[in-house]
Amino acid sequence: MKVAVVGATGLVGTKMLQILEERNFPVTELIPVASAKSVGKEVIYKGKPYKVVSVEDAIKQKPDIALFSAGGSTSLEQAPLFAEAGVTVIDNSSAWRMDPTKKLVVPEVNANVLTAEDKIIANPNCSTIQMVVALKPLHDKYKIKRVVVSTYQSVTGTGVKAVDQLFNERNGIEGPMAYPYKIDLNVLPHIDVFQDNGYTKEEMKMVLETKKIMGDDSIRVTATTVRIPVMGGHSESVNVEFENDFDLTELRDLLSKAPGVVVIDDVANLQYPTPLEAHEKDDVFVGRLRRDETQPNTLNCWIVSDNLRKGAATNAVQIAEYLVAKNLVGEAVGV
Ligand code: 11C
Repeated sequence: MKVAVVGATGLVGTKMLQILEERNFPVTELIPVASAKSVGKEVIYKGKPYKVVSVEDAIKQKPDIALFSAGGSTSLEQAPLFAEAGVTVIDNSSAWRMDPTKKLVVPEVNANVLTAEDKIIANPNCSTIQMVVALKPLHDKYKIKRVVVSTYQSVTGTGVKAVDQLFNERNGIEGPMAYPYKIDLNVLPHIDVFQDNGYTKEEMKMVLETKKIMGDDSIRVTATTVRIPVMGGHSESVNVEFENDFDLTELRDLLSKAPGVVVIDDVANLQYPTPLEAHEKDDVFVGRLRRDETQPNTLNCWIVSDNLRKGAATNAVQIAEYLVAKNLVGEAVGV
């Protein structure tokens, strides 16, 4: 596969290169792409330097797949240029996720919706991905009615500027602010922009994307998304009400066998997931499994994952792996 990585110098783009390498994705040619100010810079892939090229040059090279992590407006403008040239785009921005003509995919949940005709495929928001990976097996077995989620999200979700803000504050250095307030020693109940209904866009992504990925509009989700001064991953406190009752031991067993899920749930030995432990891992970690004793058929749990990996780059590469495995991309489909 000829693979373009658009936004190759950003936090997620860099992680995409690392994960393509780690998973030994069948890259025959790598084309790193970035905005004009980064063209000519070098990125390292499998120990070799590659020059960053412009979008125009990348399209001329006719990649089979383009992994995009370049922001919503860039994606709206440039993903169709690649798609029109026959390239399959896997886009990490929010630009296409709720477009009814585009698939929104978490491979463990709904890879089966993909076809060779899908030329722009949306990668969901990080906080949604980790939640649906854990909820899907539970929905299949007990049928989810309602989810109440509060997130504790890493500054890496915002990008390099936010990581710099955190460490500048920690080191007493003045610098550009990614957030409207200090982030070190603080907690901000504000991720992405506020909407007319008083929720943030991040909160509404969790509501709308969950329904689309799970293929079930009846699942009610309400979210509060919060930024905390952490690096390794996003954490979520999730309250799930089911249609049907569950046995906690059976539910824990079900989750521990689910693809992409690791259960760490042994409070007697103080075992539960944390973002430091999840950092640089591809799994979704689930713990603190317990009944909500205030109402029937309801579970409380704690879900943690590395937002740059399963929440972004790993999920995108897994989509690409699925397309290759099913011959839905490249020469097999006549591109
Ligand atoms: C954050 N979830 O942690 C965001 C980052 O819609 O892809 C990803 C934003 C998106 O700030």
